[in-house]
Amino acid sequence: MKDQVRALREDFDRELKAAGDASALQALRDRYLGRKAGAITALMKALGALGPAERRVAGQELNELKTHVESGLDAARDRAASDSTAQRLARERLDITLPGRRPPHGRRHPLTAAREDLEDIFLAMGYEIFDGPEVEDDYHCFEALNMPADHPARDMQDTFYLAEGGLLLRTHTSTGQIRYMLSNPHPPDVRIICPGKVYRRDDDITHSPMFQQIEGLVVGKGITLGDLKGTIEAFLHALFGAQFPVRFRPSYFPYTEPSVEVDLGCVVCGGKGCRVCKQTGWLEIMGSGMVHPAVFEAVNARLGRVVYDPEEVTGFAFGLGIERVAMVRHGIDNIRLFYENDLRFLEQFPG
Ligand code: 2NM
Repeated sequence: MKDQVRALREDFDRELKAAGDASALQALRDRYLGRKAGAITALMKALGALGPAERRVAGQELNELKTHVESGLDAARDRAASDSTAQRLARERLDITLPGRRPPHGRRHPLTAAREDLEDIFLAMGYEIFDGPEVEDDYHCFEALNMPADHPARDMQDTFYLAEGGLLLRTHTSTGQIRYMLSNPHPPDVRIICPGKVYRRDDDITHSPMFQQIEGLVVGKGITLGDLKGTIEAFLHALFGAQFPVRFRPSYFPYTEPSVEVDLGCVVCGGKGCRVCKQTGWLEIMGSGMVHPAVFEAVNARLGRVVYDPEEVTGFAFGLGIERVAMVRHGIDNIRLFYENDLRFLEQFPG
């Protein structure tokens, strides 16, 4: 019996070393301690055939072997479990010192940025933003603006007319200013801008059939050409910087008298002359003028009473293209780039 116990112990120690994982350990446990086929169990059963003295000694040896096998298997099982935890930790390791991946970030379209910058400057000067419809009628687009029926701006060449109902796509946002005067409950104290899309039958590298404008209107007692000049100069200096000179030239619009064209010292060459200013040193940037009395009279006629009395109030108005501002500001020479939605173009601007 003694020899069998020793041999079994040596076998077990060798096999335990070779057991690689939890299932090999379980097989080992079955083979030595299994109730039916376990080698130690079999020897335990054989004890009954021995004499009392021999049985006591052998029983002691067998119990020691059993304890040895159990503790060996338990220790090996614990070791295997902690090994697999170490393996999992290694596999699931996270390097939390790596910087995060930034999600792609949108930004304002350069035309949106230009429009909002223009709006912010006028809001800071106390102007209100007024919105009007893009589909208009002849009265708001032309008649109220002192454009007689044979005026070239009403020509089919320039205006998109809708097939039915005598409607058209507005050619300027002055329509909004007429609508504001017709609806304003606090006349005559007007300080508004009308930003929005306008439509003209025009299509080349600096003109698009759809573009955006901002027009402004100020009406009140004692508003003069001096107010017009001061306001426009302050606006252009806020937008482009006070280092650029502003120049006013006589011009003509049917809805203003006198009318002026406003030039800004070239922001690209600083006035020396370049490709952008066509060697003149100046950029044509906006139009303006003192509101023609005929405009006030058209509004009064529609209202059926004198609200804007041309003997009492005066006003100035101005208009500029948002695309033009964005092109001058970024040195862009083709207006179509704004509408192509090519990210290689759009990503060049801060938004
Ligand atoms: C311009 C230039 C000059 C203008 C005039 C009016 C209104 F409604 F008061 F008659 N709105 N906008 C105006 C005047 C617009 O854009 C180049």
